[in-house]
Amino acid sequence: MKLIDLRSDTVTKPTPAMRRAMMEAEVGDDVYGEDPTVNRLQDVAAEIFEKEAALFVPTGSMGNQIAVKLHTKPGAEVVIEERGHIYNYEMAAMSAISGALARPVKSADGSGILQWGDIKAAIHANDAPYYVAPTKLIALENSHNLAGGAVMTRERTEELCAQAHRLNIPVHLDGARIFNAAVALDEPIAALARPADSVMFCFSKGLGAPVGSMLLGTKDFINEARAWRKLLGGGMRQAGVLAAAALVALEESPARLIEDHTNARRLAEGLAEIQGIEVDLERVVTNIVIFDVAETNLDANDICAGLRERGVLASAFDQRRIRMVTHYDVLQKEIDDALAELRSVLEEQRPKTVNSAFH
Ligand code: TLP
Repeated sequence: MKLIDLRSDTVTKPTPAMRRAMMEAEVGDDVYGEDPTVNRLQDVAAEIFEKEAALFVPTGSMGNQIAVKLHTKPGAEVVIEERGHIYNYEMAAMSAISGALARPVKSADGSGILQWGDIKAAIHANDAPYYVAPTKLIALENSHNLAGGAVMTRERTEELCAQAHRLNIPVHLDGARIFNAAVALDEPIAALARPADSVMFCFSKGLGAPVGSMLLGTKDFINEARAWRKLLGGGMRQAGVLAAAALVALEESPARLIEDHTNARRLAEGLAEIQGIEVDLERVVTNIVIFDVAETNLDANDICAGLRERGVLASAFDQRRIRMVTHYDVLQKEIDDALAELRSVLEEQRPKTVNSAFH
């Protein structure tokens, strides 16, 4: 039985075209800067993002944490939305590697997409008293994973970055799924990336490549980032085999992300019809669907365990929230199948109400 794996878009297997490209990749030692395929990938990415330079890194987490390291110093604060990946899912790397402290902030409208007002109140700029930690970085995320794949418009990105720059505070953009955001907003990638000082994006998420992410910024920033990548153990040798798959992903995948978004929409609409499930349909604009099962009186972990027995994989974030992510290994029919299996699981697990009149 083929599993319907909706845990993440990281689970995709390389396409036949990626496998071919990996097999035929021209390679060299990338620690010496001599891997032609890695170099080409970095050049192509820098061009798409309209940044001076790019660095291929093994993971999105490493890309984000190198950026935090370069923008901050020990004792500094990083302002980030409270559900941001850098803060929630990268262990305490910000403090372990950079000695920095996260200053999580809420988005006033609950969307996860920050407004300047949300950020401003949390900033310690130059005029702050000497005994508070200075804000050295603002970290944004587009699309915003834990906020259900919500997207930040070009206008909002430009505004937040302009305001931050007025205070001499740099902005790092965690764009793990920026291609999904660009498709949802119908904007060029560069328009969403341009205002930020540094950007990280992943080949191994919606784009479907097996491994790899990219960190982008100025030439000086990337030169320093290369040293930090090595220090963190991320100097890869014949990494061209990975870069070759990433190049195919860049060429082939953006055009088909819209299918994943349509499937996520179909999934969310199906979920909204199930009694006890709450999903904010307005927020489902990319490939992520987060829904609340509290009203079913069941535990999200038990629901996921039930789904697993029926061949559907989903992630429980806590006792009430489940995440499902669409990607190219999930067909529209499988979305319908997953919904049917979920209905069965709920039916099976729902506490049977006992009518005392019969006792
Ligand atoms: N996200 C993973 C999990 O860690 C939750 C996923 O399945 O979605 N930024 C964002 C916005 C991400 O969603 C992720 C991965 C990363 C960074 C880190 O990328 P990797 O896993 O390559 O270190």
